[in-house]
Amino acid sequence: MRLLVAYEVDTVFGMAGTMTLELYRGLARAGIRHVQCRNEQGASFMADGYARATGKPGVCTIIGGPGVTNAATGIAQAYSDSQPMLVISGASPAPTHGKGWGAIHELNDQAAVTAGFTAFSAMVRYPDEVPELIARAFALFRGSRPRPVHLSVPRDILPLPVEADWKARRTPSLPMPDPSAIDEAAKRLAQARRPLIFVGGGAVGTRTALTEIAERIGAPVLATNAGKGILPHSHPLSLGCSILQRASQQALADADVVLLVGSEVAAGDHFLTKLEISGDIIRIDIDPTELTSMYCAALPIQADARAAMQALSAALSHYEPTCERSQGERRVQDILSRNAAEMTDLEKLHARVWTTLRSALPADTMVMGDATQLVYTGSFAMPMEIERCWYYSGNYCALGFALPMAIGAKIGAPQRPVIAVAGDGGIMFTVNELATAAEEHLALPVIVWNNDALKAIADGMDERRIPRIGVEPRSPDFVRLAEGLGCHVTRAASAEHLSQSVRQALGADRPTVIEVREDSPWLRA
Ligand SMILES: Cc1ncc(C[n+]2csc(CCOP(=O)(O)OP(=O)(O)O)c2C)c(N)n1
Ligand SMILES: [Mg+2]
Repeated sequence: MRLLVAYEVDTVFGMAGTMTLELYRGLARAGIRHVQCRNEQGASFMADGYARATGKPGVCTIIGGPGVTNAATGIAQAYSDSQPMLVISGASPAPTHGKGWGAIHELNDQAAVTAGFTAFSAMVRYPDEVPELIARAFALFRGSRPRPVHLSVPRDILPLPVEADWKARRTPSLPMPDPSAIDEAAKRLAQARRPLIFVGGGAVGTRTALTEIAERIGAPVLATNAGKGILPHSHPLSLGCSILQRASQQALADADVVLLVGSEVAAGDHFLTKLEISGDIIRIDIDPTELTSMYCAALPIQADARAAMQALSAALSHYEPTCERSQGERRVQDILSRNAAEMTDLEKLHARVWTTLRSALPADTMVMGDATQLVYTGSFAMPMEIERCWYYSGNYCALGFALPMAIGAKIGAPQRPVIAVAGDGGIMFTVNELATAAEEHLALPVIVWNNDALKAIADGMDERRIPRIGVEPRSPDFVRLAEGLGCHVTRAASAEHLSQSVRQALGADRPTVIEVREDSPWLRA
């Protein structure tokens, strides 16, 4: 735990057990804050939210066996969204491994259980392995595509004395771009007649260079959910995160050169098997395996996006662009108006909720969105002027993500406004963590979008004429549920009331559950 402090760890999210008692002695001695979850899935989601709010890895301390299997969903979500997370778990005593003796919390090959959704997963065999494994984890977090790391420490290894003084090791910086590839990219972009820039979460931090490049070559800028706000929504070249909408998909298909920065173009953002892109793709990605994916790069650039975009912006000054800024702006207006014209009635209803929330929330509010129809629409209907403010469970799409993510974010950045938005189905997956949020006195509005259904799935059944089976669970009385867990609670009775409730909740002494019913008459007015 003292070694973790040397890597700037100040908070862990966890659940103790007999296996990990000695870890907790270390926590106390090292002065690390422990946030107690109600289920390890909550801990891993909270650690992820903390990482998104702070940029530092979220850390979990959990028991082995059921602690690990419970946490698995949140770890896999962080893996899918390239978030840094360090999971430290207990494990049954080393001599029992693989024997099937029925050791308490026994889990066969525990390191292998999480191997498929971590950067690496290791079982510590003796204490002096720990400094190298922790250093490897932080080298990955800071010097490559960040992804979770899982270290299991058997309960008989945990109390062993350590002679050496463990110190943090120096970690590498991010890879720089190849100057000749940057020059080639600048040349191709300058020649483009219908360029388009597509940015994902890996492009966070590139705003200045992105703006310069887009304006210079007249390129509309499309964002994924994770890339929302890198270019402010109000910029005349911004298409926002409208990739769910047809005209934006068409614009991507029609572009002759696409600059794709820091994104795997995950299906969770567009709901198609594959987006059509017929132009040449110039890709900037820190992860070399992305560069030859199904969106294969005609020009692959493996680098930190910040360095690459700065270099690209500078290189563009040597070339005369073919397309003018005004042409790009006209394309954006046209695409956005076609998208608006194609909105469904339900999307318009969702958009009313987002318009109300947008005006009630400060610009730097972090919105944690669950897999609910309201949030799918929010991807394009909730404008963001600032990056790292909009998070959606996207590709892994684990229901229950929003509330614990928001808790972790609020703990990591207490000065920032944070809200959670979840459906009546999704909220129930992690509703227990309202108790955590109440105990931590978090001023957290939790919007529950209630349509008394797992509507996205019910709609799918209706479309395919499959009888509705298992998609209309009876909702609890959210008022009594929230009160019982120590929260304020209200049911939005009008747009004004919703707005007022959210503002009040942002300054409250505990979380506030705000139920918004899809059948509210005021939403149809
Ligand atoms: C862990 C998990 N189980 C199942 C699903 C499949 N799923 C996706 S959306 C959805 C419905 C969610 O219902 P709700 O939260 O009420 O949102 P709504 O679609 O009604 O807006 C389900 C069951 C999932 N995404 N995650
Ligand atoms: Mg629902």
